[in-house]
Amino acid sequence: TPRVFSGIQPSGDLHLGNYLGALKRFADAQEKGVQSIYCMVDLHAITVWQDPADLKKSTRELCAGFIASGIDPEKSILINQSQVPEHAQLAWVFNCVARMGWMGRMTQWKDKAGKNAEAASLGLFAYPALMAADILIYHATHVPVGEDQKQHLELTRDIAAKFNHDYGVDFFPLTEPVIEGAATRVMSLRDGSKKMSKSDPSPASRINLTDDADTIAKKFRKAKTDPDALPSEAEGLKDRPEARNLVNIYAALSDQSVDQVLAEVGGQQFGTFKPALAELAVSRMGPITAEMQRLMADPAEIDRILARGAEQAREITAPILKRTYEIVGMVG
Ligand code: AQP
Repeated sequence: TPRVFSGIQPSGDLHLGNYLGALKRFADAQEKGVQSIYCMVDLHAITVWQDPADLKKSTRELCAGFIASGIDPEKSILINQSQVPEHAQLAWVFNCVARMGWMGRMTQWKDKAGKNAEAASLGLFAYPALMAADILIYHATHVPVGEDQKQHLELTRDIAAKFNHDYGVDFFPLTEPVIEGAATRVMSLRDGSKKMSKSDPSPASRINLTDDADTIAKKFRKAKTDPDALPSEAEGLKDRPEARNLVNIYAALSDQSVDQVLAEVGGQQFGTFKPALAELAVSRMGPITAEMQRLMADPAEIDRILARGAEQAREITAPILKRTYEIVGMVG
């Protein structure tokens, strides 16, 4: 049976990349009626330093972000990773299945550890094994993510295949990444070759879900572009990464294809297109921001939702962990 899992780190403010690449697509998937588990991955967040008070706040804010984006805790299971201990327990088994060489080839590890890998945490190196456990502890079959997570999902399949092979079982499924739509890779507004990211030092590089209308308009106005008018076909965006990014954002926000958008805005200068884009973004994100703020006013209710989610999740995860331990040969 199909089952969807995906997660987001509570490591800072949600941005438009997280919304279009992940949250909005989660809400669309939920409407298709497939059982879905969505997770705040706090154990992943602490692979780099997080102030404890900020981590708590970001986790609750992220939960509010999920719900405000359309994830309904009555329809989907909404959890915080550390509240479902089987994630970390299975991750240990996977640490013993995955190979150092596999981990060392991960581009996210190389990007984040940089030149000073000696000083990076062991957790940052092992991150993809925990991610594999997050997915496989549910026997999830589909994982909607942004393009940046493709390599980690291939590794998840490698871990599942090696576990099945080593123990001579057909236990963990080979999970499919679901990377589709116009905005699986939203780029920085300051540099069309870098993805929009929480950790970019420039706040002007990203639109946050908590930005007000003026800030959104200002950030789009200042977004880097070229001097040409917009083309009327997708082909014309080929060597124009910044223009392509803004058109992709417009397409994703308005649920249209890039060609449909260009049929409408082709020939426009950025002086006309950018304010229209800002207006569209505000009209789509404004209600989400307002709903997030409303939910954040009652953190106890958020905690109740997460506690109930953890209970529901453990009905799935506890038997899968138990069976894994039996396969591995643990007495218990
Ligand atoms: N720019 C993006 N475009 C499309 N999708 C994106 N995602 C992240 N950035 C983009 C998707 O959002 C989900 C959750 O991301 P995460 O919080 O686990 O990932 P992240 O990579 O830590 O997010 P950031 O903003 O890029 O943080 P830093 O700067 O710390 O690396 C995932 O599905 C991801 O694909």
